[in-house]
Amino acid sequence: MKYDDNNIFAKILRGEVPCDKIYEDEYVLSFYDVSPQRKIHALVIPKGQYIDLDDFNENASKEEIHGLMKGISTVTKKLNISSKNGKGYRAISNIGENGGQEVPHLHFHLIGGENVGKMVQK
Ligand code: DGP
Repeated sequence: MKYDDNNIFAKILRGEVPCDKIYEDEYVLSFYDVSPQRKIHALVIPKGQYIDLDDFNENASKEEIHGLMKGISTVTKKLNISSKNGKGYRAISNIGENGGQEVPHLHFHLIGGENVGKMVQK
């Protein structure tokens, strides 16, 4: 599958669609999810054009992979939900049809600020 340059996160990265930004650096952009599932619901996306985690792990550079992982930790510390300065959170990346992925640009959901409950609902 080819990366769709018109997906909503590509538009956010290009500044064509606004977002409520939390953090940005060379490798990642983080912003609040438009329909939060818990008190805190942030998204972290790589700046490169990757459809999902499998695409990223196959094609991203070491620097991009490191940048995304570091970016996630930076954001969770900034939001005071990390295991270092808060009570924890759940990181989720939905992949493909069975994973329920809606936006075809790799993203991690960081959900916390309260107990997020069971990992998977029936
Ligand atoms: P997923 O199902 O994993 O692909 O999650 C996509 C998420 O993206 C979903 O929780 C809602 C969020 N989302 C969709 N469109 C927008 C948008 O325009 N702005 C923001 N901030 N979030 C969006």
